[in-house]
Amino acid sequence: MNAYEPKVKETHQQLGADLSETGNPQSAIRNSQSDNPHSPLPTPHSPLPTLLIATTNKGKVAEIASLLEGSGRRVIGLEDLPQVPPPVEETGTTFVENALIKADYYQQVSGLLTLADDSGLEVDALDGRPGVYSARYGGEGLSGAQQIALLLEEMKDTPEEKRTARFVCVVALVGAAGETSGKRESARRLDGAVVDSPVMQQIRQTFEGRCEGRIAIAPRGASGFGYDPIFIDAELGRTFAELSPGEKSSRSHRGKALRAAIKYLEALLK
Ligand code: ITT
Repeated sequence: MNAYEPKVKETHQQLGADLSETGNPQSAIRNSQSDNPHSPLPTPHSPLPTLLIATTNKGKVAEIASLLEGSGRRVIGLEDLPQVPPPVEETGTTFVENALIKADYYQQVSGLLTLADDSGLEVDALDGRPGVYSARYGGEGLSGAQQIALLLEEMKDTPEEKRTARFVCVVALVGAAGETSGKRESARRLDGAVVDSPVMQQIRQTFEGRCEGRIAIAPRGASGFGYDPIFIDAELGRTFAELSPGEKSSRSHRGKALRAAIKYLEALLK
């Protein structure tokens, strides 16, 4: 096998354990390693390739960038791509399918190791809705406040004990994760020359995180985004919009999925 033939590892990890808490959510998305932070190109000799955060949701960008701070990777967002590609259509019926659709698409257009997230709110009294359709709940173009009002209206007759819900997040990582611990192999370059080259570990992997809670009677709090003002964390008794960014990351579906992804990458490249 040469370096141009991908060795793809493909699995889905459902996260049970919560890992560690990190960082400042308002940090810039580019965080390290490159002399030129505006170049989308991978750092030439780094064993850790540039990571593309492929989301159009600014709330997610802030949370993901904060969690990746200190990872040692150079992290860029869609706005850093020379020609920003159009958003991909999410045609899947599960979080895993949609996360992979986004990660595969942006990995192909960028050539970079790509991280995408598909997430949503599952409400038991609504048979799991809005679920994978959380971003489009009520139809395209509704604001977060309008979606919250619609959800509360649908649940106006639902008693306290039946207002259980959960946030779910699946993070997909697709691409060349990094050099595998000093291993080298022969690879044929485009000009035909055979060169000694580091083995790149190709991955296509998903990680799931969940957070249990219940739907509030009315919105509370001003932080976060989306459905945060009506999602009461089961253990803390406060809505996600009443938590600091660090508290939310330590509890949230996205924090759990991302910490599992980071742990996986670190273990892979040991
Ligand atoms: P991308 O596809 O570009 O990442 P998106 O917002 O369309 O952006 P999703 O398809 O994954 O992302 O939809 C997720 C929706 O679920 C999001 O728009 C919110 O309405 C909701 N959601 C997910 N995580 C949330 C969180 O942490 N807090 C509040 N709402 C959240």
